[in-house]
Amino acid sequence: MKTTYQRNQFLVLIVDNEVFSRKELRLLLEQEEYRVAEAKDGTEAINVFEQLRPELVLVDAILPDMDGFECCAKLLSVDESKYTPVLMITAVEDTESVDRAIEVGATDYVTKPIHWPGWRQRVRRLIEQSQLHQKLVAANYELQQLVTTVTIDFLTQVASRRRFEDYLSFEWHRQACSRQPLSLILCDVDFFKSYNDTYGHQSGDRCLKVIAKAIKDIVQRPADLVARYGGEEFAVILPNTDTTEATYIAEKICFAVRSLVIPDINSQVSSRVTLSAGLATVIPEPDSNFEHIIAAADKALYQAKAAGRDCWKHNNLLESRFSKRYCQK
Ligand code: GH3
Ligand code: MG
Ligand code: MG
Repeated sequence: MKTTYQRNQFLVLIVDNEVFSRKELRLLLEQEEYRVAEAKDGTEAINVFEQLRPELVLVDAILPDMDGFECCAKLLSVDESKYTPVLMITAVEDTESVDRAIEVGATDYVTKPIHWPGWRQRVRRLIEQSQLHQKLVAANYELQQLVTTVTIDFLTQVASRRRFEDYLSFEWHRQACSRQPLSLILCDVDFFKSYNDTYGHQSGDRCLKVIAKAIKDIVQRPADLVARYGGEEFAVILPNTDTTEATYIAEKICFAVRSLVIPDINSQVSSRVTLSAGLATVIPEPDSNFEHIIAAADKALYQAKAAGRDCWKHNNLLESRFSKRYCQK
């Protein structure tokens, strides 16, 4: 392996067993201020590639230990970014080699003898494309991170309030068009202020994480969404779900939280952490607002709290208003 370094420049790996060819190419590339590394066969090429991660690899089709095509395939298989361009060097008019180069995944090919003006353009273009691709991958990753930050609640890893509102709005309009019922359950951990006061905020955080997971384990249909609605409040959106199904889910959630058996010596209703739930089911009216179902579920939650907590209530007012239409269908 032979390597030269120049300022702030891209590294090109030349893989060729002919010393003269390597030397000639090195000179031409260095004139363009590329850094250059050399490998005399396929095995060395893979080692150098793994160590130095060049921006471009030039591989001669004829190598002593493996042919250039096999070398190219192996280089691409160890390339984690999957976007280091490989330029195959083939003999002139050798269409079979050109076809093989493309088959094994080479980005492009050049033909010997070296015609530098043409090679120069390809080297530059491939490096530019590769850089652009890497920038796009990095930007896309950052965007994904940002989307995750906005849509996932950091503490509990369920959907965020923002995602909840977007999704409820979407499902509200969808169910209005299809005339199908939409259910919403609002859950609120009982006496959670007192829990924090008794066990500390950190324990409170751990408790919220465990409760979020328990709710998520119950709500499993792909279209359902569990979100953190507020501090110790969770919301469950259940599209295409009627009252009977939604009450069954609400009952299961209350039971699951009780079954976690998280001790709470200062709770006024139990020796363990409990939650109350309010649910509402509705067939949305076209041109109406999803705030209706939130207000209805909130009212039911208030009733569950007033009824002694550790239970669920359904907002019957809303149900009778909307379910008449549903039943007539
Ligand atoms: P209720 O049974 O009426 O719901 O009583 P409560 O004490 O649960 O209700 P309240 O609204 O008085 O208190 C909610 C508590 O939830 C207060 C707040 O410190 C706690 N809380 C909210 N968000 C978090 C959080 O992210 N972590 C922890 N540990 N506590 C939180
Ligand atoms: Mg609350
Ligand atoms: Mg509470």
